[in-house]
Amino acid sequence: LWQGEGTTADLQEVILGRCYNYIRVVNPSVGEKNCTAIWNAFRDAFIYRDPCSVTDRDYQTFISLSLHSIPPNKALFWEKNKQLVHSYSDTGRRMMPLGETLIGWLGDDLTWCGNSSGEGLDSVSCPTTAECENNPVESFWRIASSTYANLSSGVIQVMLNGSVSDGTFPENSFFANYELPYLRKDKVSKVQIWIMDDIEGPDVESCGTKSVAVLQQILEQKGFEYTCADNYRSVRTLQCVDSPSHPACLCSSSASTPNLSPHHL
Ligand code: ENP
Repeated sequence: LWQGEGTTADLQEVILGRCYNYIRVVNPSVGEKNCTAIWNAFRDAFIYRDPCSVTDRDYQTFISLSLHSIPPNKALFWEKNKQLVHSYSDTGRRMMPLGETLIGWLGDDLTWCGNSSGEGLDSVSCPTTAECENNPVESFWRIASSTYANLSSGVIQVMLNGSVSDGTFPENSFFANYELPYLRKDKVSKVQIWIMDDIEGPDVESCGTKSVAVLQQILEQKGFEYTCADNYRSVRTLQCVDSPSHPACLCSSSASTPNLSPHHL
């Protein structure tokens, strides 16, 4: 028995449904894709197999079948703020983080792994990263991440969480290990870092301090042009949708503007 959750129920139907939804409704601009072949290649990476010996390479066919380009200036990397990222990116309309490309879309929030009996899928439990790194989910996100970083171009965004206590730029993260090393100097013109604190705080890390300074130093060493902004206004405005009267959400001009009430209309 593994420590992680078992394979998501109806995995085949979920993946096939997501695939058709993505190519026909969400983002038809990726062009024709063979969703059946994509499912078969995905399944063949782990079905009936030892869930601790699935590597990035086992997903190669799956990746090449589902690959598409990422619009320039739309790549968005992130750590520890998934919800904020996705409300900002708006299903690829504003930005296209990995989870809004076809590959990431297919795997998002699912669990899957194989075993040697029955249908070849373990519906009871799957290994966690602590149990083994070469598990089907971890290997999937590793190759998805490095492929995505390799395809990113133009101005790219990195949205990090300035309120966490275990590192705004964690050393042991997909971003640090499988994305940053794969960014291409010949394709990426600039890296824009946004350090977003939770509205309620705390303000643990900022541009130029602690782990963010480490990231800035790495980018400098690699020769990438970059900027860093604390609580970037556009994204802060989105956070304020849920906390409109928090002091951090009141800007000086609107403080003196009376709220429109029926009386004024
Ligand atoms: P978390 O821990 O906040 O969120 C992980 C959740 O988001 C999981 O439900 C996972 O699906 C899904 N997810 C979407 N994209 C990724 C991903 N890309 N990834 C791992 N999980 C992903 O996120 P992390 O672990 O900090 O990962 C953020 C990374 O995603 C950053 O590198 C960012 O740039 C990248 P599931 O199937 O695991 O349940 C790479 C690794 O896009």
